[in-house]
Amino acid sequence: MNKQVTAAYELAKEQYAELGVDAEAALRRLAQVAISLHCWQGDDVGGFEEPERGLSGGIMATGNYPGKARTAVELRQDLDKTYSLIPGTHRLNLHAIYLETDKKVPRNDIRPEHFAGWVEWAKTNHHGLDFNPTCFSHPLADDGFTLSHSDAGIRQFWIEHCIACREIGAYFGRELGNTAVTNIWIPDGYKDTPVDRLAPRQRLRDSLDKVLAKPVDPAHNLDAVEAKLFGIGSESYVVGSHEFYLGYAVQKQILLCLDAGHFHPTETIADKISATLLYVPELLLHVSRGVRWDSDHVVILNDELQAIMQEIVRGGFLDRVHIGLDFFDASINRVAAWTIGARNTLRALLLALLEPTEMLRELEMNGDLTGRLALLEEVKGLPFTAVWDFYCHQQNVPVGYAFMDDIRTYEKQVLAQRA
Ligand code: RNT
Ligand code: ZN
Repeated sequence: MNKQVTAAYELAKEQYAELGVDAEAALRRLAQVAISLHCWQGDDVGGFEEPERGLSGGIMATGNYPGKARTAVELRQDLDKTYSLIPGTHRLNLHAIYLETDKKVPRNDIRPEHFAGWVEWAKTNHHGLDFNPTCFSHPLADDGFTLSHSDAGIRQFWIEHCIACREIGAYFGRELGNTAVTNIWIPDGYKDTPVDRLAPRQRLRDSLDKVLAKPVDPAHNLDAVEAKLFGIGSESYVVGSHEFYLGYAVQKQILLCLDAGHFHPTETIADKISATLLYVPELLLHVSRGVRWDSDHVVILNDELQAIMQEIVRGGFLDRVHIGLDFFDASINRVAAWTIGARNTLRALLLALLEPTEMLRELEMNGDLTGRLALLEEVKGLPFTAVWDFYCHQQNVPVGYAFMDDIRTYEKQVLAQRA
């Protein structure tokens, strides 16, 4: 097997070289990219604050596949398994409800100490950490409004929660020597047509100003804001729309988070990368897959994913785009969901890194649009899988479908025992 993998790679390398592509350089670059895995795929966005509490905020994890993680220890165990099946060293993206504490802590009172277990684990395993306030699945978010709520007291609660989260993000960055991104997403919106679309947005802007008022060392924490088109129960109006946050991120020079599932069904985020990076310093991506009403299916290797990675690579944006995952499927093995989504993200990135971009650019610059089309289509048939398999082999993770053997064994030995 190893001999085959290496032999196929050697042939592929030559084929890429003929087009001016250095496959070895592509693999070196790929190895430097840390994808932020979202902790919430592991337990259907439940968290440990009050796991019996249902998920709210207009998002939904459907399915009832057995074996979900019930504690931080189990979640870390599942994550360890997942990372062992993904080539490279990657990050973890935590939500505030994944705190560890024996007594109940109100969300506006969470502190770094509640995440010390995660930091210790991250240090041991060389993971960077990212963070998110949890502005849903809470009694004070039950009527669908948080930072833009008409009640000043409720707004204040969520402002304090978000401030606490930035501090925790900074703590991650400081402790790990690795900058954290803290991303604010809120569910605020109306099911039916509102009369006043402006006032909630004014209140949201004001709340965000208060959240961001205190400077935090950008070496430790970067702030991001995430827009959405609609959610379940916020079909007619979302306060934090794309235009709202685009304007806000530009004004504050913070990160804009583009979630691939948060736009109109035929609208993709690939084309937004070069446009927004002219005006914001960096982007955060939530790599996801929208299907009809859902914005959070497991990421597959489709044209959309490839277009996103092509844009990042072609634009030379790898250092300005933080790549995170965001999906939650409770109908399949959760370790597999993470692994498949993450491996596909990396495969798409490798495909982009193996593109003969120089040659394509030259054709385009010379006005040879026929040649551009022809080459783009030919590139699709290049032996990319030989390079990917070699990379997995080189990084000591299963080659090809073999990762499912590990997952099946893990399911039998660990997940099935959790009944
Ligand atoms: C929701 C947003 C958000 C969440 C996570 C759990 O539509 O995409 O990023 O998925 O915060
Ligand atoms: Zn998202």
